[in-house]
Amino acid sequence: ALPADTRVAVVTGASSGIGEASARELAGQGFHVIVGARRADRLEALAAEIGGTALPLDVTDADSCAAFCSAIPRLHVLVNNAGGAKGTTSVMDADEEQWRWMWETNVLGTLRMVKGLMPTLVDTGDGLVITITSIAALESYDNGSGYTSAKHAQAVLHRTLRGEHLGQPVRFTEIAPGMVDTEFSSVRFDGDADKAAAVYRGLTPMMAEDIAEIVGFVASRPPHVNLDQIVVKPRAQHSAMRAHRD
Ligand code: 8X3
Repeated sequence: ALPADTRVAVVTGASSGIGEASARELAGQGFHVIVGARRADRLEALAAEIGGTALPLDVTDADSCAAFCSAIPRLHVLVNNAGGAKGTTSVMDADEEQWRWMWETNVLGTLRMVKGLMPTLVDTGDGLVITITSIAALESYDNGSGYTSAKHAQAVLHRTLRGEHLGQPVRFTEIAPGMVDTEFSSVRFDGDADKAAAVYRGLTPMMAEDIAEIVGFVASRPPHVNLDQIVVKPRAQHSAMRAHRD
């Protein structure tokens, strides 16, 4: 059993990228981190390394979310990190399966975790919800509407919580990154390594750790300080579709 004064964090999508790095960062700050993702082998290795707990989680599956949430005894920080993009097509060529996956992971996944864990966050007396959105939650661009619409929806869901829980002991932070070199682009391009590498060619993208350090900063502010929204990009990136490449 956990000592009663140990602070607890949940990170979704923790088997790689920003989720994995955030789990490490929060563990380094003394949190007991409960990591959720589908890839159990990677999750268990991470949990063992950081002294946390691995729990299987598929945010696209309501039963999986319910089982995960029912196992969380108390909770200070929820990092809604699970999400991603699939494909780049115009609206007219939109693929419903890709849209469904993007809306399930980014939007409904966040909704399920928030609904499942908010009572625990509030009961704990000092809760924090960090949602990793994207600059795609702030911009639209050609051939990106499945992803930009899902990220806009996820962000609006998250921002709405701030008002709906005003007066309760819970804080809400949206972190909206630009280019971060993770599995994001290889997932988007269905494993096509050349296309994925081209996204970051000629510039220095952010690393997962760059975002994790921000997660750590947010989580270490005192309870009266609510960082509402943080937008972060590589120096060479101006916006989703405009970057300087050497
Ligand atoms: C992805 C942001 O800038 O790589 O969420 O399109 S960017």
